[in-house]
Amino acid sequence: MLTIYSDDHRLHHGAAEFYRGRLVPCFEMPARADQVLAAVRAAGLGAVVPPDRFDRTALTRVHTDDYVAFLESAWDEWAAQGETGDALPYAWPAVDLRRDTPPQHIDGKLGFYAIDAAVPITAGTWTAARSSADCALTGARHIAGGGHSAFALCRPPGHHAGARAMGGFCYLNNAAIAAQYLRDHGAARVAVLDVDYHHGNGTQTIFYDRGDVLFASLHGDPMVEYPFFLGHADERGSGAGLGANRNFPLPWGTTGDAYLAALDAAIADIAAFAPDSLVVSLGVDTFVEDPISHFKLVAADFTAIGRRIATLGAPTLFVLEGGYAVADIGGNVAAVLTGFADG
Ligand code: 6XA
Ligand code: ZN
Repeated sequence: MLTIYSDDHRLHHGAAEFYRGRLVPCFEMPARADQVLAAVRAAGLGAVVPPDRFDRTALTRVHTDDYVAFLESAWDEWAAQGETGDALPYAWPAVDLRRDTPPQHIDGKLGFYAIDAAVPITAGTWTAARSSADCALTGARHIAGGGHSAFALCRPPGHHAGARAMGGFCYLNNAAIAAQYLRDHGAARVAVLDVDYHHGNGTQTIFYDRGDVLFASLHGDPMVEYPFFLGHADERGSGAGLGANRNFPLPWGTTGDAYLAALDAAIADIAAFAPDSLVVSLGVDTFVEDPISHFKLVAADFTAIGRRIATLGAPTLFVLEGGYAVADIGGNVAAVLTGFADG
């Protein structure tokens, strides 16, 4: 399996995030990608190549132009005020506030284009996010060209980023950008399967009213888990997309057996949809030792996930999302990919 990776991810290294009322070092750190790269190499999965550079228009197929422009200039606007630390939002157009008047000041823009505060912007965030999306796009190009599978080793991750908002460590929605690329290059139907511990709210909203892209997600129940305000089972899509959105919220403490049973249901939905290609938002924060999550999957479960995905027989692009047990993230990702390759 082809892996696509860029060292540019190192340029994005936020200092701190809010966690249980305190500022703590960011869980989403460069060492995550280093561990995954080492494990992919150790597993002998195949070639590791750098991404191609894609036009900005590949990004604006799923993100609004003003949002992408914000990401491009946010650090410079922040630094122009004399700031040297990370840019972070602190005020949002939430309940009863206006969303029709984008602010001019960078502090206001940061909140206008965010769903939460877990999105530090550093001097290199834009370069890293763009290269991360390029990794996904290069994988999509490989699949569109007839490749059987690819792994986009994306960092920063993407599935919480919506058409015009960053959130949850995500800036550009790599999986959605890749799925749209596949649609634009020969695939009539694309499925996105999200196995990250957190609901992929950004991917859901981007494709919610479309029948050509199925989104299926297994995740911690939003009644008790981030992102809290989306990811319920009754969100089934709208308009032409009605029936093309499937959520499987699961309780804290979910073990491998229960998880794999839900995965079988999601896979049955995807098989019925008969996609021309599949994008997997691959987070391994479902791991029992993940520091911010509450499922109980173990290494063998990740192999089983890969095997089950392989039963779909679809050309498949894996896109890295979350996973914060840094010592184990590489082995768990490699287990999914080898399970798929052997499946
Ligand atoms: C913010 C939690 C962000 C979750 C990030 C993640 N406190 N998403 O892993 O998949
Ligand atoms: Zn996650």
